[in-house]
Amino acid sequence: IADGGYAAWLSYPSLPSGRLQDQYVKWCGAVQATDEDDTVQAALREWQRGIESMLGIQAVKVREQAPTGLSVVFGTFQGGNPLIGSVFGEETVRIVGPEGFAIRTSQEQGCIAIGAVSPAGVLYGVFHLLRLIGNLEEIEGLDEVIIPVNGLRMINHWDNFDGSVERGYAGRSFFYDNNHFTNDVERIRDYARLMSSAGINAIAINNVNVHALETLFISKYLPEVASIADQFRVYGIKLFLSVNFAGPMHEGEVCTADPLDLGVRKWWQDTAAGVYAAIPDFGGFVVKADSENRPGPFTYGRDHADGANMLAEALEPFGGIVIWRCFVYNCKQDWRDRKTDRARAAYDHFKPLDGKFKDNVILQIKNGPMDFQVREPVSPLFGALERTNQVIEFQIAQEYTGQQRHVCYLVPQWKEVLEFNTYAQGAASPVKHIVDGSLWGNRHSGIAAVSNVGNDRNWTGHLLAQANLYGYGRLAWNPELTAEEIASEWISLTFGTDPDVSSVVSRILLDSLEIYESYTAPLGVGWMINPEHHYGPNVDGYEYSQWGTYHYADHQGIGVDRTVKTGTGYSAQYIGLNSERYDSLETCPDELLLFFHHVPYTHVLHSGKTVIQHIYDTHFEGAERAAELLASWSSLKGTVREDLYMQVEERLRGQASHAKEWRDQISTYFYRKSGIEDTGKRTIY
Ligand code: GCW
Repeated sequence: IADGGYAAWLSYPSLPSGRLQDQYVKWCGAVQATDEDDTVQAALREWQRGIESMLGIQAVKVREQAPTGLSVVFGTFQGGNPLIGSVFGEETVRIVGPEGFAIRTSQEQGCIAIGAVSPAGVLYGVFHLLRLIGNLEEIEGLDEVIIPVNGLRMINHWDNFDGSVERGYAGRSFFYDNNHFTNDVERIRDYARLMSSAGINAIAINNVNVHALETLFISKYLPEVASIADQFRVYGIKLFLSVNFAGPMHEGEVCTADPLDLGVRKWWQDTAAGVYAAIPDFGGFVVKADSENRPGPFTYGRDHADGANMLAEALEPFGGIVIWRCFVYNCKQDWRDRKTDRARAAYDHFKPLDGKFKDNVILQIKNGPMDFQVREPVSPLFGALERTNQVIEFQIAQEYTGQQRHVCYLVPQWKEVLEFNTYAQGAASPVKHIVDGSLWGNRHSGIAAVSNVGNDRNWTGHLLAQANLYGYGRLAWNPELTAEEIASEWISLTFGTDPDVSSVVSRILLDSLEIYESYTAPLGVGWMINPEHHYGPNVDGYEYSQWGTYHYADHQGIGVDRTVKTGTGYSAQYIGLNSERYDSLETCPDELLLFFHHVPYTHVLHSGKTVIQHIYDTHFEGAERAAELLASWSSLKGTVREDLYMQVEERLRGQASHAKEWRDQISTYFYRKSGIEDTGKRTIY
């Protein structure tokens, strides 16, 4: 159906006939789902919808074993279905955990059974089986227990009550419009289905920059918030709210927001009680404090532990958590000041507080020390906090990676970050083991990311940006999945299983990050963008600003000296080998060279090229490869559904021409600065 991409990866394209289709038809004609629970019933509807759409048959609901002798059976272990009881042994039940599921094909009992402790686990299991079928996997020998690796798998919306979305590139909010709740039940339900199918279990529905009216989401607007929570709950998703640290002062109730003030503490305790009265399974608060002009504890001479613990104390009786962001830095820097280094800020602020946070506080740390640039090192805070719950924050929204007009599949970037070895506890201490809680044994841990959706028909503006949303969820569920596997799943679920489509789309996705980086951000330099909206090339856009985001290019060289001896000393925030590797010009990897070092344009990289020649080459190659993306997509005309084909073609065309603009502005700028000719003798202006 030509729905413009609305059904996304739950469009359940019909499957080709053949051996596997016969296998599916044989098993999937009958279904048993005994639990009355809303979530299990939602799983049943999803199953029936998927089976009908993929296989063209009805999955008939039966009470006992079907006359054919084969059925799919799902439910909770305690839900009373005897088949589930007999298919799974005690050991399985014991290890499944609160959100996992077990799935097993039992030839003797004639069923494929999915069992879980929680209804959400059942739902995840059903989505799993639908995904296997949608990817033409065998289902006759299933026998697995699947458990999400990360506890918190969260999406942060930057939606404002007026309907705008901060850094939103896919239309406006579908939660709010013009300071009202849209109450668009259908859209919100479909959103919850999509999120749950990707494994998401927590969503914060409002921007971390909490403005005046949104401050009242935890009071006046609770009934509307609660009705969104009702929809999320069915899909195993907890609702979170971003709160204003100065909330108590907002309506003049209390004349301070000092976290140690008793009146303030009481205000938050009462407010939390009110929130839980309306939403008994409310997740908790997300807080951006003392960051980019937001209020926070610094005003009162308190630290971030004081602030976070005060909120944590209020939520504790109800089992709620505080997610406190570490995006704290001086945004009023003087560009003349070469000592202050924004990259240092999160570590400098939070490392000294390690161990001071209550058990229901989680620090949310951006993946890099700056701000979601296409290339940054991993934040050195990972590895530095041994006694603090923490989650990593990614940005699915493509603020700095093409704003959903350029294709940029981010899963490889996230993988690289998660695999980064911090050396925090011996030789193998990757970020993924910090954020899954296993390295330090944290009570809470996981992954959060800024959403890329809006009310555009296809959710993400660029259809291929759906792969980032899907991929984020899958990776948060299981960081061991590869970027290739995730891409291939998404492609089959979205476009069907045609191998030609799969190979073309997969190549486009997997090459896209490297291509985007090559024409926008050489050797770890970021921020060569237009101020405010952050789109398009502008080499000096942030060079003389207050934001701490400089490249220091002059006629001789470029880069930020963050070394210990001559620079800001940022490299010393890393542990052991990492610190040494980045600090030394000899061992610093090329892709981060200019993040850590200021070098002449004639400096020779490990690749053998000079810095200036690298800049020219990557920009020319990048623009060329961007044009090739369009060419390869065009090969799918007539194969991919027309409505989807057209959308992507239009975006890729725009990208190809915008990439040339990047190429020419960046090459020209550095040619004029350096006066050094391109050895390739290409046209530079
Ligand atoms: O990436 C920057 C954005 C801001 C954003 C901020 C943050 C929500 O440019 O728009 O504010 O980060 O993460 O708080």
